[in-house]
Amino acid sequence: MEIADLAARIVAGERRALARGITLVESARADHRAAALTLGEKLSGRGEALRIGLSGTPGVGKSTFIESLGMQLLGEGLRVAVLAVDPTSARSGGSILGDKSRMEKLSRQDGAFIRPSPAGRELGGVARRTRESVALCEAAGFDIILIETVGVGQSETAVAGMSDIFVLLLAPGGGDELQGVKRGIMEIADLVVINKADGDLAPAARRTCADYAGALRLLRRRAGDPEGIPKAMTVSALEDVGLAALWAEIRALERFRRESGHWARTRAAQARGWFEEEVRRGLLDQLSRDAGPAFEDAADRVAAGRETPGAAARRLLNRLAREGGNGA
Ligand SMILES: Nc1nc2c(ncn2[C@@H]2O[C@H](COP(=O)(O)OP(=O)(O)OP(=O)(O)O)[C@@H](O)[C@H]2O)c(=O)[nH]1
Ligand SMILES: [Mg+2]
Repeated sequence: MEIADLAARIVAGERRALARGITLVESARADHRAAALTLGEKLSGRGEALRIGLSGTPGVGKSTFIESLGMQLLGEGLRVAVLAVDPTSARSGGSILGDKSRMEKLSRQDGAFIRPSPAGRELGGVARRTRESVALCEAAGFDIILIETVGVGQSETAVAGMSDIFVLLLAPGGGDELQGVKRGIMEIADLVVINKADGDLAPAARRTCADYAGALRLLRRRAGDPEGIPKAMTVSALEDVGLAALWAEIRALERFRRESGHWARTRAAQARGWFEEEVRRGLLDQLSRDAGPAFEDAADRVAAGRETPGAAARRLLNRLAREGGNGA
């Protein structure tokens, strides 16, 4: 299919065209990569969604939460796309489609689009493809894009780096509630949401919420935050309690950030960061392509103590620059 045709169909809101476009974006084949870049250019600047990052450990209720919130948003006439960043490919589909039953209702709705995490063990590659998929979903006219990640390693940071608002989902704790949540993740969360605040778990959820509220107050105030953000809240995704209040918080924060200019600054910084990463990755690819053996030789010399790391790196880079200058 012609890329121009595919682009037109994506803009027209055809979900199958969107799925095809994302498949192109996720492909590692060089011709697909080139087509994906052309597609991205054709769709650039079309549509703008609210991008919400959502992170939480396995079993905390992400799928249930997305299903409940998603249905609520569809009820408001909004179109909702769900993407995932999960570099642990053994679990990838698992985080979204493996437990299909939990998002079964949402996945059947006309206004919803759900896409599992692209395969890949390397977070950088997965994150890059998800970012490009976000752009395609925006061009397809989605109003809300939920980007889910399992709370492992650096994936939260990657998701926060492509989101406007970041939500950390937690389960009610049983004592040392604050343990296990890395401080860095608290620092990037806009809303810390304790799920499962229902039945027997309700009191524990309220306690956990109070603990986090206390901990959040101790964090350094971030530029661009209104009073009271980051905020801790309780919800029950299963019983659909607290989601309307949470949504109101998200919208209020969106409004505040748009009006203060923080929104535009963040988007600009994210675009710049994405560009820089693309250049860096491109250079690294080029390095391993053009300087494979020389790179290994230099690394061996450094490891054997025959050359210092700094001098060896300088020599290799000079050589690459010379060869590049010779039209290599
Ligand atoms: N009581 C209660 N249980 C919930 C709630 N939300 C989710 N659960 C249950 O918690 C379990 C895990 O829910 P999921 O939505 O699959 O959790 P997840 O975070 O998507 O899990 P992974 O996909 O494995 O990372 C299921 O048995 C849900 O029914 C809630 O609000 N209250
Ligand atoms: Mg899930």
